[in-house]
Amino acid sequence: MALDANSVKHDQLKKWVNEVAEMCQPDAIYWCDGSKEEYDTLMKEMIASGAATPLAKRPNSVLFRSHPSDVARVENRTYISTTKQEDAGPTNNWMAPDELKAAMKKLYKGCMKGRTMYVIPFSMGPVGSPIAKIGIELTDSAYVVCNMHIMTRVGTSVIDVLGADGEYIPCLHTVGSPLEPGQADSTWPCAASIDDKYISHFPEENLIWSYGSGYGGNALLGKKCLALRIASAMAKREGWMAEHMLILRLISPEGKKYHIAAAFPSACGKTNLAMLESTVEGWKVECIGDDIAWMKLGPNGELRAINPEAGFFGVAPGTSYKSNPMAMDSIRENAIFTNCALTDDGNIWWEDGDTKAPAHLVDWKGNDWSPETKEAPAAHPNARFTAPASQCPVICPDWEDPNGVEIDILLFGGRRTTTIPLVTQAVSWEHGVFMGASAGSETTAAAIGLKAGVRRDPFAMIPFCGYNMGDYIQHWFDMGDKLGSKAPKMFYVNWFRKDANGKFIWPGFGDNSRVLKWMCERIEGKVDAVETAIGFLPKVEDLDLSGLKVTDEQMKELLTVDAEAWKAELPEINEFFNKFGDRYPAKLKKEIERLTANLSK
Ligand code: O2Y
Ligand code: MN
Repeated sequence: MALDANSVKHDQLKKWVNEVAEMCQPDAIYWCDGSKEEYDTLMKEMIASGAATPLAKRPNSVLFRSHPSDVARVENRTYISTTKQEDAGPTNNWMAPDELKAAMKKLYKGCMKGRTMYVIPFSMGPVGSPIAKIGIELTDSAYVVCNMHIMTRVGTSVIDVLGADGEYIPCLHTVGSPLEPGQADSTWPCAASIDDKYISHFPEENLIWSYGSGYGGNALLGKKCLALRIASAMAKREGWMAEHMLILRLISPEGKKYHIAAAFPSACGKTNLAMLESTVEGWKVECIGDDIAWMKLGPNGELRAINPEAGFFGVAPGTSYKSNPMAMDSIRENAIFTNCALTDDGNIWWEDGDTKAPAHLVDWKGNDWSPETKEAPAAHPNARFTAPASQCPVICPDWEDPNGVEIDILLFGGRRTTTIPLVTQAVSWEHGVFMGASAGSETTAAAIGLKAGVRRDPFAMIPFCGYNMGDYIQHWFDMGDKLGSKAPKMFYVNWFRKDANGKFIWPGFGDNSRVLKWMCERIEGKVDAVETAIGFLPKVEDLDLSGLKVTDEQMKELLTVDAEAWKAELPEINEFFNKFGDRYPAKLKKEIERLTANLSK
């Protein structure tokens, strides 16, 4: 076990590891080899220390409980640090690199005392693939090492690919909780104050520094930090795309394969759509990825996508055999659960799952909980499961193809109870970019501490774009120019329309396959559409509604353009785009002017 540091030929990497060790002063340095033995040993240690609880009902699976202050990504402590503030843009937190590094270096000094520093060599994308990128994460968290084993490809083979001078993205992480000699560790160490947490990105030098949190996107640095924020900036420079998108393959009864990449903001059911069980006879979905797509031009000018991840880090509450049977089957074994509730017989439980709460649970904070006396949910609303993608029963046989799959359809959406129809097709690439750029989702003030209303979230990338959002939207226009006639067709969906009684009109879940089928028939030219002020809408008779209990009235509501509601929204979209100042793409302005004129006809 452990990779022999002497076998590493990359002198610059060894120098960086030593420099970080000098600054952070860990008790030991451990080079990860990515083996099962390594995972099992670290997990055993965490079980012995009380940090992890084994689950009798799920083979090789454990439950972690985080510190109550460390439960989610911290957007207000996430920085894009560029020399010029305008290069980070109006939607990112910014600090000058010198200032940010100076503040963080003070915190990093001695921060790993009493701990082991793990060196994790990982690949985003299949090891050795021309599209993959290598990262090296230094962390003092064994929880992070085990999660990285599942979410990325970790190990000796990555060091082999790196050779003596290969390129890698340095990712430095610490929980920010050094131990004095003899001091007992807590089960979830992290920085005591939110003001001491930093998730920092230096896109000009492809560098990530994270301090103070052990949770999810703050700590598993291959995911949001590397595969989206740093990769989006690299993609802009190099002419490709790093997107917050699921990738799925839809297979028709005739065996024709369609590939869809879809961007939805967090909490809009991306994981559910990625593994959807089709209710349309003969149509089948296979999952390629549930969160991130890297897309490049292929040899024939087509757009090809890979999922750079190797696992799912899904939201547990709300996941059930009704909402996502394939996810449920993916987490039967070999899974890590974080902040779920624990049953007396050694299983996990969460709200809006398959079973009613039993009479007794231990909640995510480690306290006794019962449905009678409950004051708060038993599982944290952002409780997570980590599971290998290979365990998904509908994982696509080509999900690890280093050349990716050819994308036919790009899909955008959000959670909107009014205004936005069930599905709209863009009339052009430029119109599709406008759709993606103006995408928004309704939030409740209580849920995430934001102003209630529509939160604009271009391409679902607001929290994940590593550079100026205006430049990012321009990059979408530029990619359209490169793709020309090979460009995928673009659509916008809204599964979340509600009626006057506040009930969802569209059944959602597996029935969303009916809408995907219509999209495929559109790109095949098999069905006509109605051209409206906002794009092409389906003729109701072209949607496969067989066996579905939706009335004509309801379908009319789902497929009607409410011009007055759209007009009322335009000033707010304009105001949002105006924030881009001199980075406001001219083509985007033209699209909003075109829509404004269309709605006034
Ligand atoms: O709260 C976290 O740290 C996880 S956030 C996350 C995890 C998996 C997939 N997507 C997201 C997201 O916020 O988009
Ligand atoms: Mn996500």
